[in-house]
Amino acid sequence: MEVLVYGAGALGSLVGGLLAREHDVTLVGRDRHMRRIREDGLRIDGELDVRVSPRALTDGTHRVADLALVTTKAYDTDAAARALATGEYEAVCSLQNGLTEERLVAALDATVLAGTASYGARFAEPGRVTCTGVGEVVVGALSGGVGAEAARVGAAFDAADVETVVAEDMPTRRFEKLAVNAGINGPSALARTENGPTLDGPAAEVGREAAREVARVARAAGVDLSDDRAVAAVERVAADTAANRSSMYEDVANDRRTEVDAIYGAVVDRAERRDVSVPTCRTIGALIRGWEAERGLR
Ligand code: KPL
Repeated sequence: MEVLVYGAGALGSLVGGLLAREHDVTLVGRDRHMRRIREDGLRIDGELDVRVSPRALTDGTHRVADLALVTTKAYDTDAAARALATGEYEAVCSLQNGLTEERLVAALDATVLAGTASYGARFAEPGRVTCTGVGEVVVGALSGGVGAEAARVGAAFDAADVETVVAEDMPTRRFEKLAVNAGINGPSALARTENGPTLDGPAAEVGREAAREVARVARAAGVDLSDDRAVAAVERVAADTAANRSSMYEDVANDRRTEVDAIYGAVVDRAERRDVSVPTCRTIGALIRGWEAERGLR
């Protein structure tokens, strides 16, 4: 299968590198990382040890492939969609944080699939990413049910030895992932704690309450996600990734813009449309935005 990975950050490079063991992969990313991959190949270390030589480009326009994986930061989704709209793909699948798929659907003719990836990845240096946790990829039709495209993508991932689940309940899983991000990312960034202590320490109830609010918003949108399932998902991911920093903590620690709009903004917007009260997500979002504004990042 020909796969274009749009967004060769840590996760995109890791998933793209794993797929390159079996498939014809093109990574689209930033200059120094792409140049290094062209010169010396891509190295994955940490919990996996892989060396591959995918194609590495800085311009992702006018490409043709069976599948485009979108792995950019959520705030770059519109730019990714504009670039992908100049090419041709059988399917486009987002592995991003936030509910970005609707933006891709609005911009593209291709079938848009929903996906999540629970691999831990850290950018080590140009040409090298570290796998900090072997997880799985979940892929499925955006509105749920069985889809031929999702099955095809799942089979291709499996063929490359990437543990993959083809799920029929993607609407629930998307909100469950949003609950995990809402429960861990903001609290860990504000408290400057790794994922494990975020759900153990004094801020523990903040993360659990944020997850319950996401579940409430999901149910108001007709998606079946119970409070207990949302909280259990946050607890499971915090335990599985206990020693890792969330992406939002990394962003804050490195003075970078965060995915606050794609996570807390998405929850608050949907809550307002359906008259649901989400004070915890609203407060976390405001605090992170305040930090960004003070740093001139928004
Ligand atoms: O997706 C994540 C992130 O950091 O953005 C979690 C699941 C919280 C893992 O750290």
